[in-house]
Amino acid sequence: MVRTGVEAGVERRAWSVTRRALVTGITGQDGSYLAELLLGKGYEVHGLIRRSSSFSTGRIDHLYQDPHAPDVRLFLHHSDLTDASSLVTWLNRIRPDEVYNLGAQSHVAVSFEMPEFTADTIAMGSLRLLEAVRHADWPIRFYQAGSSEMYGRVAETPQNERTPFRPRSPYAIAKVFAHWLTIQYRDAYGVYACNGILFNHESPRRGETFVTRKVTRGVAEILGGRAAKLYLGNLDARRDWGYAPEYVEAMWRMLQQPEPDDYVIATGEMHTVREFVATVFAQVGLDWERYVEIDPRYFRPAEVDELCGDASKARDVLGWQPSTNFERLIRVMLEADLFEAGLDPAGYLVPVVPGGS
Ligand code: NDP
Ligand code: GDR
Repeated sequence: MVRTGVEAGVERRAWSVTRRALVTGITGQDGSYLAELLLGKGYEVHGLIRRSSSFSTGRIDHLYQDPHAPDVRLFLHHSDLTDASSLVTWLNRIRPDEVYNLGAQSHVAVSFEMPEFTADTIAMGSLRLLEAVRHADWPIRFYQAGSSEMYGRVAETPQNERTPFRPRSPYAIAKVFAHWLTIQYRDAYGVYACNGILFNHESPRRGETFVTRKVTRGVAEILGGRAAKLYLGNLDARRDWGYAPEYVEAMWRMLQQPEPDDYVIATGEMHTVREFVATVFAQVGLDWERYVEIDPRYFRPAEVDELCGDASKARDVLGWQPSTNFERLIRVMLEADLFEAGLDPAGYLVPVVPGGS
């Protein structure tokens, strides 16, 4: 468990540290990889975490440092994107050079059930944080975690920074608000603020109810004899899936440019959910059709049928390119879930054919 609080880091700040970052959503998939990246670059990292009745720091526990150690550089503080006063207080106490706003109710399906909370965290949360940033009396670079979901019923394929938004969920509509707000603060107030428009990115740390992790974890459960079937929704949806650690690198690169701007981050490769499922099962030598059942409860009131990103601007300006392909991403996730289920991956994964896809 990671210690939190004022005593851990604000008063006893290591002034020799070159840069200081504030991260909302640090307990999430991206927050944990970003914290690793920033610590590796010598940053002092401050994460805002929500109070919870049980520990929510599982993804960052390995980054824990005893707060009494002289070189401690990771600090956690209680806050919430729905609580403006705590955001203002922590921003002013920490005085970060960079702010990464990753916190969100990030599940699209859940946003139909909890539209108000989703909008509060994503849309109003960004507003609260940007207001705090605007009034700061020192320069801050701000990153907003935008989403390909904003493209919704896509106007063109692939999608780039100029493609219009046609959002299809409360989640996506809230992200569009945050996107334009970030541009507004850049244009109207001169805040150094960037939007990353990130397409789906996955990893062994992906939340268990997103479809990729649900499938890799589901296969491990089936192989371990703890489940007989895997229940899914729309298998026809098509997504552009990348590898999360590479995507947080792009966030950081955005904030290192001379001028703030907005960037699409994607692989440019699109697959159906069905292809994802079939590939996962094939990697352990199983026929997916024997195990997967369709449950209508996983269909959404409105679906985004296809997303495919054009990240050429990020390649040209940021020098960013993805390197983990679809099959490799699946392998990495499967290996981790087999291991977590107490199974030896070597005993289950079908060997990769050299030179094969
Ligand atoms: P996760 O769902 O894994 O993490 C979300 C984080 O937000 C968690 O740390 C969560 O805290 C925190 N959070 C939720 N509600 C609040 C709140 N009210 N106040 C403060 N923090 C809150 O998301 P990802 O890491 O996958 O995504 C990071 C960001 O990037 C999100 O904004 C997401 O919408 C966006 N995004 C993600 C993409 C992806 O494919 N992963 C693609 C495009 C955009 P807790 O642990 O307590 O729940
Ligand atoms: P998404 O991710 O909605 O794209 O949002 P998710 O993995 O939830 O869904 C992807 C596609 O799979 C279909 N699907 C299912 N989805 C889930 N969760 N569970 C199922 O059982 C299932 N069966 C089929 C969905 O209908 C959808 O078409 C993610 C989140 O990380 C957002 O925060 C982020 O902004 C976008 O990616 C880019």
